[in-house]
Amino acid sequence: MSEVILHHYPQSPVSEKVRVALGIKGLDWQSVQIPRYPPKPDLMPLTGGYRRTPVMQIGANVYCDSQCIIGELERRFPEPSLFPGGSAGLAWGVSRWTDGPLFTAVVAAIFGEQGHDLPEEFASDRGRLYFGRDYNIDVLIRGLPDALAQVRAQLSWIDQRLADGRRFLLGPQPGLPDALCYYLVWFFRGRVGAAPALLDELPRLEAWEQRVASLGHGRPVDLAADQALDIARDSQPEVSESIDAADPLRRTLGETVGVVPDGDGGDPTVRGRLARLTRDTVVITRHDERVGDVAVHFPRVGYRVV
Ligand SMILES: N[C@@H](CCC(=O)N[C@@H](CS)C(=O)NCC(=O)O)C(=O)O
Repeated sequence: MSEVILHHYPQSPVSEKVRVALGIKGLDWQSVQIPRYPPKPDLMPLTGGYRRTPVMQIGANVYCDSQCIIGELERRFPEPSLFPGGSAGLAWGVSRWTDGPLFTAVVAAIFGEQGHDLPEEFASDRGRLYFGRDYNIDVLIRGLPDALAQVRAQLSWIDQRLADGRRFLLGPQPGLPDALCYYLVWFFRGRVGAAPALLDELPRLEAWEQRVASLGHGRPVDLAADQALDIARDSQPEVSESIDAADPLRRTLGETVGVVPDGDGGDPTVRGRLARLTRDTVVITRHDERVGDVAVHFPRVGYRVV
């Protein structure tokens, strides 16, 4: 049985990014379905408060954020690589575009189109998460044409990239940029009424979209949330403890810290003992009544250590 457990829900776009990465690697994994809104009582013992989706668990190691999840998948399962042709640095840079301006424009189009028809619970939770404390649905409704224009221009970059007949964005082999761009096309097509007509303008993108879809999601098997918690309880966290001596934060191994996503989306701070700090990741260990000792991993980019 694979040790990889993904906590996610089917409609989650960022989870779709990770599911495609699992498909590119052809991995077996266990699938725990989590609620779409807090409280997430079977996730909190693992993450210590991080509420976003997806989260990956391997024993008593918990990986928050798709950036951290994908980095760990690549480390544990290097072949086939998500970075064919040595594209790693650039591909991470691409993720700051897709998960930043492109993601925001797609969410703005969804909010702008569905406006006051969005379920109240969804609108208030995700409105704040993605547009901040002062978000205003009427501004997003008026902004719909602009949001669509923003998405249309950015999606055309994907189409242009495919102009030389390449199968995937890096060449003949699929890689991280395919997962990054695909999940937003999937999200846009599935949620925005105006999307199919805009995507029809981009035939190379549509043919590539089919190719990425046919890569699949690897081989998931369902797992009950309670069983995932038992697995964490019965495992020990594996962390190679160290602090990067050149890290500008000048933190000390073992001190108590909090980790929180950037922005004013109202995300809780996760607190614990600093166990590892590298250029790319921060790991804290914490104790929980239900699962015992766990190590919670976060990326550095997009997160603050406080
Ligand atoms: N930077 C995070 C973003 C994750 C994110 O915002 N996920 C959305 C769902 S796709 C979310 O958490 N929504 C609120 C929720 O699921 O409670 C990542 O890359 O994993």
